[in-house]
Amino acid sequence: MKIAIMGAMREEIDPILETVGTYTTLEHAGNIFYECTYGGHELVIAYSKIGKVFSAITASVMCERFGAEKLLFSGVAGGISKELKIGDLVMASSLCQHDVDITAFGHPYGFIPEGSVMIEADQELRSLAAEVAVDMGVDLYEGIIATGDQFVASSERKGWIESTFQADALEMEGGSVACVCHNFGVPFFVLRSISDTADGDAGIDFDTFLQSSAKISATFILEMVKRLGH
Ligand code: OS5
Repeated sequence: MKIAIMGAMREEIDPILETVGTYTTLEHAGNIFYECTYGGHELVIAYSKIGKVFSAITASVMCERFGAEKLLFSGVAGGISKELKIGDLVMASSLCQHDVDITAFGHPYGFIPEGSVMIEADQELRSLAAEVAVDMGVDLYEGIIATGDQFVASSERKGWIESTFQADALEMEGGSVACVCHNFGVPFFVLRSISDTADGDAGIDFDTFLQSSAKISATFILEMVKRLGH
């Protein structure tokens, strides 16, 4: 099976490339795509660069040009839920775009006509992840992930996102990747490990925990790949 794995930042895919070891590279549309085999699957791996636009480009190329049959996103997030501590893993049940606002026309926050506020991640991949978590002996939290083109470092903004979307974590790419995959009909999964709690200390915590949290997410994603049916 052809499986796409993407992150937003180089740090989010580096642990994956280190583990798979040997790969070929192909440059296209401003990204480097790393191709290899792992766990009996063909993988295409890339980091998109930060934000909704760059991540949508990368996901689209993975679906259209590389023929990805499933897409897995691995990376870090800001925690909203008080249950989520730095290093904890959260998988998206659904994703939304917290920065979409056409409320002037009577629409709810996050809604675009002919779309929906929430896009649900693939149920089979979420079930597989739950099994992997049990077998690895790690806690895996499931919740709503809110995406926007903002690094959130404010308790006020974080609180607004929580109350408006019932979001448990936030980041800058998952909602756009979900939108791309949903429209291409490609099952997708978004996993994030908490790097900060999106408040006043977020910038410092993010710098401190980016690498360690990215590795936690990457390790889990590769365990999922090994368990995916052929
Ligand atoms: O990809 C962005 C979203 N990620 C998840 C995340 C997050 N999102 C929103 N709010 C929060 N509190 C979040 N916590 C975790 C992480 C990432 C955040 S943007 C970080 C930008 C850091 C940076 N800027 N310049 N560099 C790093 C150096 C650099 C230089 C050249 C090339 C690349 C990077």
